[in-house]
Amino acid sequence: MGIRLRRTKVRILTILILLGLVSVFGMNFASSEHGPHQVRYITVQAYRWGFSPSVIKADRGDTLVVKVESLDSVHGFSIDGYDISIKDIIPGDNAKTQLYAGTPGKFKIRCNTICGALHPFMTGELVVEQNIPSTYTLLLTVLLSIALIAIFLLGGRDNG
Ligand SMILES: [Cu+2]
Repeated sequence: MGIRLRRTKVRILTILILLGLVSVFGMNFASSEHGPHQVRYITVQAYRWGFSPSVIKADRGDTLVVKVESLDSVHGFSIDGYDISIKDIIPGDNAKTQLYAGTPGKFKIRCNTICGALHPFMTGELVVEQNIPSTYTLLLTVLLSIALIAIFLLGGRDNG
């Protein structure tokens, strides 16, 4: 009787510890790649006539710290839909800006300092994703927890 009660206690304690581990692991995983409030540091090189990288990817909720360098002539940096406008970045120099990617979608990046014949075509793109993977991770964590409980309850019936 006493031993059985102790076994039950140990079993419950084990379940709680495992649940704790699973949720901590799940949260860490979620925040490592796709979680909210991630700060991403990106260096963008502006040249005649483009940006490198030409596409900046972010997850919704990310804060982007963007450093823009100019490689050849005077360039600028702005993003449609954002209140960002860096002008007259001289070659070899750089300028920093910061933005909060709050809205999913594609936003055109432009050079806003006239820099030559193909200046109007000097564009890039900011792609803000929905940030769905963290939802999947959360779901996976919940399912794994349920599975653990089921395993322990069934195991208990066999041994007890
Ligand atoms: Cu330019």
